[in-house]
Amino acid sequence: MKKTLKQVLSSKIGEQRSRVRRLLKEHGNTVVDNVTISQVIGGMRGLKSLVSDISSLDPEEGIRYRGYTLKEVIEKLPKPQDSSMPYVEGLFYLLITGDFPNQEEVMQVVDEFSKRRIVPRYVFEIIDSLPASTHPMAMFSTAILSMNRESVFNRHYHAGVSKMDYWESTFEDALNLMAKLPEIAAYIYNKLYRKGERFHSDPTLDMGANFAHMMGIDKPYDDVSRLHFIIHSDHESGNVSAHTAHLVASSLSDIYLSTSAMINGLAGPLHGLANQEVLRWLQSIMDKMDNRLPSEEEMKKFVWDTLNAGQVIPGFGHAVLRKTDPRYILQREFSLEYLSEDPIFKYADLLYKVVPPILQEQGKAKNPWPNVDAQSGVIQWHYGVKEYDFYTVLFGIGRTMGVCANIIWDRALGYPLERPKSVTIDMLEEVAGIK
Ligand code: NMX
Ligand code: MLT
Repeated sequence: MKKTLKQVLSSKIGEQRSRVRRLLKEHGNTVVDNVTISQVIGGMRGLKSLVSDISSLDPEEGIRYRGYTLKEVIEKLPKPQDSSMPYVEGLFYLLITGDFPNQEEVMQVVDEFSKRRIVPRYVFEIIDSLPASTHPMAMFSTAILSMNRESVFNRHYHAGVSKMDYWESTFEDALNLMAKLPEIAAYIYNKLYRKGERFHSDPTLDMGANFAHMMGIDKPYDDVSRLHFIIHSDHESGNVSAHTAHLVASSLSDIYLSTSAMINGLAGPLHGLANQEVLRWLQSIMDKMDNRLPSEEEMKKFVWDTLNAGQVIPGFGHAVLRKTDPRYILQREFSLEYLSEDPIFKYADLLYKVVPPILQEQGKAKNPWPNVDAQSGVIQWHYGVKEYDFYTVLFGIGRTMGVCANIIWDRALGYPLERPKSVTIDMLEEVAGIK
């Protein structure tokens, strides 16, 4: 009998605990980084002060999950029959163990998710009680928060379980939560935009196919969903959503509280909400153009008008990346194959051509290239999901995989409460020698 995911994980925790213990004991005082005043005032850019083995981001190359590029991840993970994209459940296996699962191992996780997929009725009632004008991200966050009463971790904690075992109940919470998110998201979508028409989840389907089924959208939307959830799952630990989840979980708040907080950070326009903003901005241009594709010169003018109005161009720039985001490239390749004639894709592709040179000419943005959000909504739009307010919920489903993997490992390795030191401007002036 093959080991379960939890057994595989358990066998890896001991070795990693020894590595961390050794680093702390023998090299705890080794300097990792220096901190400048610009970093302290400027949002800690580039400051090496977090640890995560789940993924790592190189400014030039982009993200690697467990050491593998996204192309490798997509190539090596097992895929459902007749699909070009892998099982999302397999991605979770990779994130949490560092190993690629084989077909049998991935099917075990598919089965685990399926068994845990039923959403408590009160969650739907809570969503229904919110005004229809509530943003889908606020609904999503509220739904997740409301399930805090389900937490196995909380029950075990209050029963006095040992610190060494915190990760086990956190693992249970994580699987229970991830398995339910696609149905909660589809429920929000159908309630807000389809007059409550509902497609119940199908226990025979994997996560991507089940989501497509509950959204009522035919193939290849199952592959679109798999691709979307996989590429959004993690982006090392310093981004607002992942960092928020880690911070909240560091006080031993459970997965539901931590993920709800993560969703709230993701809902900001400089972070995940940028995928909605891209489509909102594009649509305003389409309206002005009467749906005609602008010429290059016309598009340049729209970009400059936005910049001159003191706004950012959504979907461009990045706090770490200094090249085109590989997640953008993957989605562009998918779009070229499946939707190259869609006018919305042509708009987005024209932006790819005109925005970077303009941002370079303006000389403010450190990275003029497109990020993941410049392309994801274009694909959703093509498959009929045109209600762009919903796009960040999709990002949130993916990101939950990464933050859950991180929180489980945080607990396994006993990482402490996060509590950096803050300083006053007076203190910084003293450090600078100008006081
Ligand atoms: N359009 C216009 N100005 C920009 C852009 C952009 N796309 N990107 C950066 N800048 C400006 C930025 O506002 C700042 O201006 P100021 O000095 O007046 O404050 C200046 O360039 C320097 O910013 P950077 O150091 O390059 O970027 P930072 O690390 O502070 O922020 C982002 C990174 C991603 C917040 C920023 O590039 C941005 O606002 N992009 C547009 C929103 C977006 O696409 N966000 C999604 C990021 C990916 N995600 O999913 O989270
Ligand atoms: C992300 O995926 O979290 C974004 O690209 C933002 C980031 O990495 O800072």
